[in-house]
Amino acid sequence: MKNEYYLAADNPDDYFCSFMQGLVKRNPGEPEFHQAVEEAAKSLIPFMFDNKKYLQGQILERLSEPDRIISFRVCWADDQGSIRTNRGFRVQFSNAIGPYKGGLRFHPTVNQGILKFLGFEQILKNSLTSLPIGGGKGGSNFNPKGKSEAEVMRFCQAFMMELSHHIGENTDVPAGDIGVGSREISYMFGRYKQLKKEFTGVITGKGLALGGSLGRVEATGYGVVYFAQNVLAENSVGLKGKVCVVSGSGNVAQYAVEKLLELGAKVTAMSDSGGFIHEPNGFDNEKLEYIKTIKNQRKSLAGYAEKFSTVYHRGKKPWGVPCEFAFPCATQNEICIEDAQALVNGGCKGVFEGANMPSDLAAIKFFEAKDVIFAPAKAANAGGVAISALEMSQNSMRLSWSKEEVDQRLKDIMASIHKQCVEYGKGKQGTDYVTGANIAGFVKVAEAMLAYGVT
Ligand code: NDP
Ligand code: 2IT
Repeated sequence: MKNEYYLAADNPDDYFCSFMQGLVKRNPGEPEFHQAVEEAAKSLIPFMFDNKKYLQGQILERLSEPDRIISFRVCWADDQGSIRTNRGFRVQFSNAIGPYKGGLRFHPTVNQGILKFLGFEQILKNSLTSLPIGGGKGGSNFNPKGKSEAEVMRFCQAFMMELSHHIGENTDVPAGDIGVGSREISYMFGRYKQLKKEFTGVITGKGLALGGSLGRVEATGYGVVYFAQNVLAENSVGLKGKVCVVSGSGNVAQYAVEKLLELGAKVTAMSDSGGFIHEPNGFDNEKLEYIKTIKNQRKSLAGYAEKFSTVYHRGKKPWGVPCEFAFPCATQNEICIEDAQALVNGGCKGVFEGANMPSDLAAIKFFEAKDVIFAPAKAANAGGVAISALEMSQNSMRLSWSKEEVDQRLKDIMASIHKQCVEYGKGKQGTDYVTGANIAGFVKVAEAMLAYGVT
């Protein structure tokens, strides 16, 4: 079997250039997708030159082309009786090692390119968990903010009317992401159950009464902190007393902060899409509970600032607040080069990504140049999808595990991901977690693809 890039380019740099040129040409107007693939290709192409079977098998070309993308109209009626139309998507990227698995995002910025970046990252992330799950992502440009409960319900039901044709417990198992929490999952699962007359683990992140797993709500946030503990243990450092800045105040941020507080760290800033709040003496559990309450009602952090007599820094990101460790847990590209510089100037020694692709390529390069420990999303935030996969297992067995059991499994999975990153990313200067995560995630998927032959 021939690989035209491989034949045309006899070194990794030329191959990388031809590959990226082709990818950009084939996927116009999708900068986030280009960025996610570029970050992975930088690590994977040199590795593929050392392991030519992957080059000959055109694994990267095949892996960067989704199996299929489903795009559909979602019509619903608002409370005034007006008809509203949104666009829904499901990107089924790769089922090489298990059913498509990945969240649904409801946010006005959602488009095909963003879901392709998320779906691509999900393939390697899911492989790192060592559980049998492929990669997918979906969502809609629907904005849940400012919508009534009844409107959110009608939208979720309309969305599932179409999505139900394309998913199944052994085919594709969605979950939550930005704008999709247990409320939306319940509405969607309810409609699926009604349409199909079956109660199966077709979606994860369900409430406990609906067959959800204990510990799933906390899993991504706790997981990123467990991952940080593993990384820092390499240098015999703990989190106790460390000053941390966390961006976002949604699901991932809330539980990252909860775990950081439990471990004795001092969290001095959190944010939302409108600005950030700074607590020089650190948040405590009471303040965190208040943040959970208002953010779970989709309100602004401005209300927190009012209640606790502090300032809401409108329109600003939290990266100028001095810290030792940063946990970006809001959204993609929230750390660009100026933010990275601000973090380093403020004493930041480590960045642990809870969100997907929160640091852009220039920021990552800068962190590397400044010897800042950098734990990329696909490794650091894999705890959420890992516990989703355990929810699938529990649903199949029709059993449920205790919170302690799930938490212990989460700890073990994060430790195993860390070990894999070290195995593939160890260099003279210590572990390169970007390279380690990309290669470790890639190998299992690539081996499966080679075994299938030409598919
Ligand atoms: P939520 O919807 O619960 O919270 C999102 C948070 O990010 C909110 O504080 C929101 O602010 C803020 N935010 C959203 N968009 C922007 C933006 N454009 N600029 C600044 N802030 C923004 O989502 P999650 O916590 O679930 O997800 C956060 C990140 O973690 C995402 O990148 C997601 O892909 C990733 N992730 C989530 C997992 C999960 O299990 N939920 C698993 C792995 C990764 P506001 O309230 O003002 O909108
Ligand atoms: O980005 C992610 O890993 C998620 N949003 C969670 C996906 C899942 O299937 O639990």
